[in-house]
Amino acid sequence: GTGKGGRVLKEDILSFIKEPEAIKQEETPQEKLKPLTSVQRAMFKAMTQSLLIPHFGYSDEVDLSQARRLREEINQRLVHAKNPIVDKVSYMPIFIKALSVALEGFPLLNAQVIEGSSPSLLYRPQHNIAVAMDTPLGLMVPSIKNVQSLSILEIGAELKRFQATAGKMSAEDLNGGTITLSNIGNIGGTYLSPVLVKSQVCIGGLGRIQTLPRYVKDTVFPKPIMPVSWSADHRVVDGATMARFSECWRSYVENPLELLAHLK
Ligand code: CAO
Repeated sequence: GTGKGGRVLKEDILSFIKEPEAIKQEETPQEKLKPLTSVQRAMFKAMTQSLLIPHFGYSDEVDLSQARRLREEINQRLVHAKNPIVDKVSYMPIFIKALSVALEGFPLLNAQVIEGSSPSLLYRPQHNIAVAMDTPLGLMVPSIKNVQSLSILEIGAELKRFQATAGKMSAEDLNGGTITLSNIGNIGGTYLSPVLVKSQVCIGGLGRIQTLPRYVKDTVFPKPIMPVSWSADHRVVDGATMARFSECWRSYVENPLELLAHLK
């Protein structure tokens, strides 16, 4: 197929030898300069400001045996409910409600540091619990407003609304968070180092729930265990306070009946 009566000429061989090299050059990946997307720009700005906060980290694990029962119970009842506001809940609404109830005893962890020549703390009565969400556009952190007066089902409905509007969240939804809970465990991982935003002093990060062997007295049982990692602003929150708060939240998640006693 040379078009010269079937004869292969020297040039044909040379061009054949050169060809692979030419192709190789074309395929060499090039560097690309891309401006940040609007979501990346917001993350860039917020996280750069976060560097000014001295973070204190604290981690623990939570036994979800009772929370799992509660969730199953809620979801079974929702199957038969007439016009439920949500048809199914994940663990998150339980964790978020427990966080709000725990905050009642630890208002400092819902406060904001007001910087300046004489720094102060702004104590906020609303528990606007922000939830880190992985959306098609990237990280978004909308907050569920006034969790202190919402039921577990109402929290579930808010989460569902956020998931449905992913990427197109309103400024109202994206602003005003007073504390954050980030669940990365449905993707994977155990312990993490969550990063605070400027207007908050506490953030919790949840790892993957795994069935692990744990002792109850002398016997080993399989337990659904979830790692939790907190970061707090160490300028105003000391380690003992963070540890007590984590213990309080853990006890509500591990004993939902105790949580019930505090519901309004
Ligand atoms: N470990 C194991 N499984 C988990 C889990 C965990 N920690 N959390 C949720 N799951 C499971 C749920 O139980 C559910 O499965 P089943 O219904 O079969 O039980 C499934 O994962 C899906 O849950 P979900 O994602 O729909 O709901 P959610 O309320 O648990 O989480 C949200 C909602 C928005 C937190 C989550 O979808 C998400 O976006 N996570 C990523 C957050 C993120 O990016 N964090 C990093 C921020 S810092 O950059």
